[in-house]
Amino acid sequence: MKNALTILIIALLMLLAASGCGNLSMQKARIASPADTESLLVNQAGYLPEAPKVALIRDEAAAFEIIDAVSGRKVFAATAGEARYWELSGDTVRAADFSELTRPGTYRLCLEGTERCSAPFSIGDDVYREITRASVKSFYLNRSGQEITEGYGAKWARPAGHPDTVVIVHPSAASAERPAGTVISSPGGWYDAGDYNKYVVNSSITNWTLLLFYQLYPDYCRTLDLNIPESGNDIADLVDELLYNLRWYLTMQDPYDGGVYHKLTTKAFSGFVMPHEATETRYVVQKSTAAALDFAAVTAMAYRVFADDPSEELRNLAITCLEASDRAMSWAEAHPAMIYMQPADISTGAYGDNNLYDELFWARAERALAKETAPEAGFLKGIKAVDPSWNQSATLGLISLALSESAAFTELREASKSLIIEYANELVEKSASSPYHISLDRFAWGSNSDVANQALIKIIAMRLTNNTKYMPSLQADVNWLLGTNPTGYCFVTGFGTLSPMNIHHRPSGADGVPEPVPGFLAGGPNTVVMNDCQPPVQRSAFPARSYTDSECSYSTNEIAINWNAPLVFVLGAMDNMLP
Ligand code: 9MR
Repeated sequence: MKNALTILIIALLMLLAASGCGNLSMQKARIASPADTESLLVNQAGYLPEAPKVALIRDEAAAFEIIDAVSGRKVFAATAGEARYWELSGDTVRAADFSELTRPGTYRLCLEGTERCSAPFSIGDDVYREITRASVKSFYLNRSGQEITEGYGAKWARPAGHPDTVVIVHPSAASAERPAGTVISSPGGWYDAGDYNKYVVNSSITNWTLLLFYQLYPDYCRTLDLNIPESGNDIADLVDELLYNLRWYLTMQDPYDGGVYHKLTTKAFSGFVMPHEATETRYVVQKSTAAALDFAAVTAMAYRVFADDPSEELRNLAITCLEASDRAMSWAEAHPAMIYMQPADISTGAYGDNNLYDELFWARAERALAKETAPEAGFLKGIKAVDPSWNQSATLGLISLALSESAAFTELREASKSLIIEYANELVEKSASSPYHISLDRFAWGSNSDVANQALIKIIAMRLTNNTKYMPSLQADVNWLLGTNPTGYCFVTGFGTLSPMNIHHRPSGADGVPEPVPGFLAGGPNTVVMNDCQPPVQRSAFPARSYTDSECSYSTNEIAINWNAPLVFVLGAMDNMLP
């Protein structure tokens, strides 16, 4: 009996020692220690239980432990990988892989035997749910022409601004039926970014990305309750939100000739005032071939996605969209080279593009899919997959073709699939050789959206091949956006331990609320413009680190609808990955 007791006590002591319980004061200190966001980089939103889990250690030390953030108990220990230097960030990191830890909970990563611990992070089935919801809801909070009530907007409630029921036709946009000075109405839609203007080209890729999301994940979309005014109708909230923009978008087409205005804008950017205080006259400016082609592509896709929807409203809208697409395409064919030229009296975003080869391909691809008539062989000549962006739209057409289930498109589908898979494989190779495990190696405007768009391509490739080899690379992109990057920021406003507080976003700057409007993806590191702040704000010369959480930094800390759309896509796809 006495022996049995001794054995039991020894066993208990061993168990306590093994679980780290032997040192209670150390446990407490670790629970309470400030987050070392400078050297311990984790995904601050968290990890799905079965997903790969890699954090980065920016330190000499390699031995790390994962502790339970509540009890302080050690639950996992390992040695991080070799130290790898990255010339784009100017620092050296080691990969701390704790994929084996699958039990849901809140944890911290600590350097072995020290009180230096990361910010708490979660492992759980629902880690991406709230952040996905917020990233969609941010579109609602950026609605033009509508009051954001407290019931829907909480502390970000604000009066309506920019009704856009009195918009002037700028001389650059004049036509016989609508001479300069004509008043038109073009209400609704989202503000493009941190400014209050509405640009067709940039709205196009945004609409397309959200349409694709609904096409691929309709059931998931129906589970996302956004608490917006349309919630409760028979349409998924995400689609309701998209319709707010799509209906505005349709008004940008001249009903007389089918041409599409490039943008709806004030002459100059307004100051940092609330929407209802920014009352300068608004104009529609120049019809452009880029706007018409993009518009023809998006409306054709909207037709395809909504044509058989359970909602009658969407089925009717589908028909309107296809007609609009036909008219825009006829206009573009008659005006193949109307490059947008910024008029002398207009200084807002140009979204100018001299090369319309990709836009033409995209429009033709979407229209062919909508009409179920496969183009001739040779259609893909000269087309390759690249990172999608507002001025690179070929990949959008390729993705639509690759996902087509129509028998008429078999050949084109297979060829498009190969191009996308080839590109996704290239991206995976790049991430394998990157110390931060991402594929991006150039840091320009909205670099975070490039990371998100590369993640989107990996998701599509995973879907096309049923191969999970894309997962670690995809996860690294998501980790990058949510904290595992050289700045230590979780780049989505309102989420994470270290999150942008001073985005270049007029309502966030002017509303008197300390917290920025939530759910927005900040642009991220960018070295294209280094002198956006006056007086200057110190910024790293290393491209992947050149970010500042300053309101003046429009080059690194603005938000934009075309950046949030791939964020929604990627976070939503991750959230939907569970059975
Ligand atoms: O995202 C755009 C980027 O690719 C351009 O290089 C940059 C400069 O022209 O403009 C960016 O778009 C801005 C737009 O022109 C106006 N609204 C804010 C957009 C995000 O900064």
